[in-house]
Amino acid sequence: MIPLQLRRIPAKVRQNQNDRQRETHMILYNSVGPNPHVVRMFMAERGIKLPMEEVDIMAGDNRKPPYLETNPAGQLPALELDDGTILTEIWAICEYLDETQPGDSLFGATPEARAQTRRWTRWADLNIIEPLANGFRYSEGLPMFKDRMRCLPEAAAGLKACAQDKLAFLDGQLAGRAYVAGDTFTFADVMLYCFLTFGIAVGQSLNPALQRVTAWYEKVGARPSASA
Ligand SMILES: N[C@@H](CCC(=O)N[C@@H](CS)C(=O)NCC(=O)O)C(=O)O
Repeated sequence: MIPLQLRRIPAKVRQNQNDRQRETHMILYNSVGPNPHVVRMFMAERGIKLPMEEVDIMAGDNRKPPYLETNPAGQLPALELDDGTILTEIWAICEYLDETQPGDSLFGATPEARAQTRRWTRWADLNIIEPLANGFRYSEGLPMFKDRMRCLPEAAAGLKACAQDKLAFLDGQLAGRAYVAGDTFTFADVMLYCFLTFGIAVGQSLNPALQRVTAWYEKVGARPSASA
């Protein structure tokens, strides 16, 4: 079956694109956790398949050689390109794949659309994702993270509350629009969905009073890519 995003592309171009995709030797360094989940869900949406090398972050393998030679920041995921170049940071990895792999962009087809995707991705990252993740690292995650980074346990409750405040703001913004960045499903939805899923799993549940956010979360969760 031809993947959905290739159906409107002429057969000859499609063949060239398929050849290009087959030639790649990229490797995705993968682990448990919401950041790799973002890249896997994005790849599933875009029909991109890459070999993965698992790194055990629970055992701390990411914080010692040889992985530190791959990513000196000691975190997952990382993408190794054909020439050995390493890319890190989920947004950069996904945007690189979006630009280099065949198929419809999840960032947008026009400068305006891409700007809206980046606008709302940055907003969600700063206002919901980072507070949610640090709220976890500084409380339930403290045993794992206390020797890996500076942790501020006293900030945990406040950070979690900040994330909830901004989810309430997003609930208002979702009036009359289907997705985080507008009427189209974009990378902003992938990123926020994966982190809210992680938040729910570690005790930062979605407030059911936020009906639009809840409906959006269920709609995105019904996409096959969500379980990637
Ligand atoms: N800003 C990074 C965050 C990466 C990150 O925090 N990854 C987590 C997995 S979800 C990790 O490696 N945790 C283990 C650790 O920090 O030791 C990105 O965008 O990729």
